[in-house]
Amino acid sequence: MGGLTRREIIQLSGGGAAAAVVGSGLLTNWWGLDANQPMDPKTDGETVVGSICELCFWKCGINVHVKGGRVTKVEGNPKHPLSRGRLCPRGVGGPGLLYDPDRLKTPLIRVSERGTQRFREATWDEALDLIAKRFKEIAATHGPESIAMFQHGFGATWFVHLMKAFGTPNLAAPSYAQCKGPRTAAFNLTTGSHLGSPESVDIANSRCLTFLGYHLGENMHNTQVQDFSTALKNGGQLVVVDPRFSIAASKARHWLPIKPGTDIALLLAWINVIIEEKLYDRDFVAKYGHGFDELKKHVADKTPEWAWTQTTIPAAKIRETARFIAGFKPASLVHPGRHVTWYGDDTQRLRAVAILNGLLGNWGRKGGFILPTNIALEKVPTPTYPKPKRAVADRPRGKVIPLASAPLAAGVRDASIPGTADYDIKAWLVYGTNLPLSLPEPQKTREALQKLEFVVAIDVLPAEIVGWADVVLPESTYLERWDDLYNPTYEQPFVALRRPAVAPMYASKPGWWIAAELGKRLGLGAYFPWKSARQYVERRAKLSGLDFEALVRDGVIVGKRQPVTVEEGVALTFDTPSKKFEFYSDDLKKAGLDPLPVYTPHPEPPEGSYRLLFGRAPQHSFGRTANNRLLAETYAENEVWINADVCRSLGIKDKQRVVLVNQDQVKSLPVRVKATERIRNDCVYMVHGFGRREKKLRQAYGKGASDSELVTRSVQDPIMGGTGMNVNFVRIERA
Ligand SMILES: Nc1nc2c(c(=O)[nH]1)N[C@H]1C(S)=C(S)[C@@H](COP(=O)(O)OP(=O)(O)OC[C@H]3O[C@@H](n4cnc5c(=O)[nH]c(N)nc54)[C@H](O)[C@@H]3O)O[C@H]1N2
Ligand SMILES: Nc1nc2c(c(=O)[nH]1)N[C@H]1C(S)=C(S)[C@@H](COP(=O)(O)OP(=O)(O)OC[C@H]3O[C@@H](n4cnc5c(=O)[nH]c(N)nc54)[C@H](O)[C@@H]3O)O[C@H]1N2
Ligand code: SF4
Ligand SMILES: [Mo]
Repeated sequence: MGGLTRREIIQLSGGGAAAAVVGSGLLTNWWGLDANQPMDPKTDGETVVGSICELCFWKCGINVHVKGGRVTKVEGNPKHPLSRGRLCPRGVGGPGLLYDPDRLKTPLIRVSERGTQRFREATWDEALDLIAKRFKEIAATHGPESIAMFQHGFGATWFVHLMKAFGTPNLAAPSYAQCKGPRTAAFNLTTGSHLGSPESVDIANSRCLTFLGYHLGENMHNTQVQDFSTALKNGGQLVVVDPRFSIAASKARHWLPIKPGTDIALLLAWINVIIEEKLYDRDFVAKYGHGFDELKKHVADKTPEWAWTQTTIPAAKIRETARFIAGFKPASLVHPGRHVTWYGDDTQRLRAVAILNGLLGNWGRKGGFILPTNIALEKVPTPTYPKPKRAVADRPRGKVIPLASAPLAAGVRDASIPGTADYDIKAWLVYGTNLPLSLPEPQKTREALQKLEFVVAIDVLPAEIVGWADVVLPESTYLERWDDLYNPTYEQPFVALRRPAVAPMYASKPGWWIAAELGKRLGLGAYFPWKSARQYVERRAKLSGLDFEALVRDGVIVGKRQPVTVEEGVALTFDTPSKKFEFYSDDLKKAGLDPLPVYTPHPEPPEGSYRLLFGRAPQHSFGRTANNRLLAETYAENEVWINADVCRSLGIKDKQRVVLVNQDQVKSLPVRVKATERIRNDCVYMVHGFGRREKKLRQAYGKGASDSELVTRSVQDPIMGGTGMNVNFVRIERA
């Protein structure tokens, strides 16, 4: 397993250097950059700034090395529980974003029709005044609710605050209904816990890990990859269910190349075997289980022989793996995955995953799910938010989606096409999310963008969404700004700080400043009672009883590790209606939905078509890094994985370029073929985030193909509104 560590994580020496020498007085200039950075004694006059990575949303602790005002390298902060001195390749490549020559450099104001790309450079005053004027006009006519915000990333906190103060409930993020939303709903229903991020799983101590789709090792959540490596090194076993032989599959004892879309059948059959053969944790079920008898009845005919007809996995293999997984309980973790919006019945699939875990009795157990805490933080007092006069506009008029726990981004997008929802959305503020790539049905995103009255984009790069904006605001990157304090629930509770390593380049400004300036212009100045983010975080830290100097010095304050498992003395409680672990959900029954997970076959690709699947590359984060020249050195464009037999039958060769054409005749850019035995013959696979058509992204432009363009259809989850996107089929044509 050492191989995965060496190859997939760039291990850095790091050392405790940053902590050794600390600048005395922390002098600050206007943007809050410390004039006295601590020096790294091991290097030639470099300063080292502890901060938080933003190349993805895991938020590892980083030590940023700076010399002569330039960032020389980024390393993992050894004191930070999420990085432990190491970063993933993307984190190391952070300077590639800071020094990206294509960065947005000044505010821009559109001078042509939306959708065409003519802008003029503007001053910050002009740009901010225009936004405030338009927001006030639109709110006066249509109400503040008609202005929606879309967001992703830690820096969004300032804008969420602003828009809540402004009075809109329409604050949406594709990282919910296009990502982990179904998992949130399923685990809330079953256990009363939403799992959080980082997920409360004890991968390192697991004796058997089961991944359904979850492609850790390509999905590079740093801490989990380290824990995964530890588990395997310690003899932990691995079962991978994936139509594709992923990196994880290559480490697995059992690889189950399942027919895409049939995971619920496999899960029900595993549950069947575990119940029939009494392999489940009988104490856990007796003490905490709700509805076990109904579950038992429900799966009685879901035999491995039945599941074989759906999944194509031989019945003997299903039986063998059920016994194998159960053999390691309770330190047997069926990982809940993260990007789980696949087929529209995703909450039910994740319910089946939760139920299986319950049978293994691994809730609150070492090597299973743990029950972590966080270090609570006080708020810096600001006025209370106004109560929005109207509910979120994220579903068609009259449509009930009972368990959405956050606004649905695709739904808010649809409400921007006039006449579809209870009221129309008229303007967007888009922060750090590239909606043309991240929402399904990009044709609807285009239509909404054409019909809106006003669009603002706050970004660091000329991403596709930026081309649609009326006003573009260039934000400083994470290496140039302060942000809020970060205190997730985690096995080892901690509070971390993001602060700038270098001054903002060009005319870019940090988000905290942009939000406060907009606040002032919108008459919401009282919500921003601080002169700088530095002053804000210092105040917040002090109110919370934290040593701010230590936080600045180390980038992180690590709290006392609390008990997180039954073994360590934690008592199990379940915040569900029955106060038990709900195998059977009365809430779903009441809502007219299946109280136990039901398997439904999904439409299969027609003859000559293949299901389009997608995922991650270790070197990239979605589309946000495709233009990063440091990361492009090892991965500049994606390829399409096609089964080698399929290639032979189509007369297509490895590395040849093809065009994918989907069921709605949408064509991809030409993309290189990876002809491989490592994928089934009924699907193709590519890494998300490539095939970019924005010319201003000079590195990424035209390289590879875009899965997003081909996802012109999605299926909505009736429970929480997630958009299943693995439902598109493509033909393969020679380029
Ligand atoms: N087709 C398809 N769709 C998907 C997925 C998929 O695999 N395929 N994945 C889904 C998943 S799991 C998720 S979580 C979502 C994620 O989708 P998004 O929320 O859109 O996330 P990103 O692609 O990371 O968004 C990146 C945008 O943020 C900008 N950005 C980067 N850093 C900063 C910064 O510091 N400040 C500001 N203001 N902007 C910044 C980038 O330039 C880019 O425009 O997409 C979902 N949609
Ligand atoms: N390097 C890197 N790491 C990342 C990210 C990134 O952009 N880059 N993004 C982060 C984010 S926001 C998220 S949400 C996660 C996403 O990462 P995951 O949660 O791991 O995403 P999945 O969609 O589960 O993973 C895709 C895998 O599912 C398989 N698959 C597709 N269809 C099926 C099916 O029907 N059944 C089964 N069993 N498998 C199937 C695909 O072959 C592929 O191997 O990654 C995170 N980590
Ligand atoms: S997982 Fe990688 S990209 Fe994400 S925060 Fe950590 S180092 Fe940065
Ligand atoms: Mo995600």
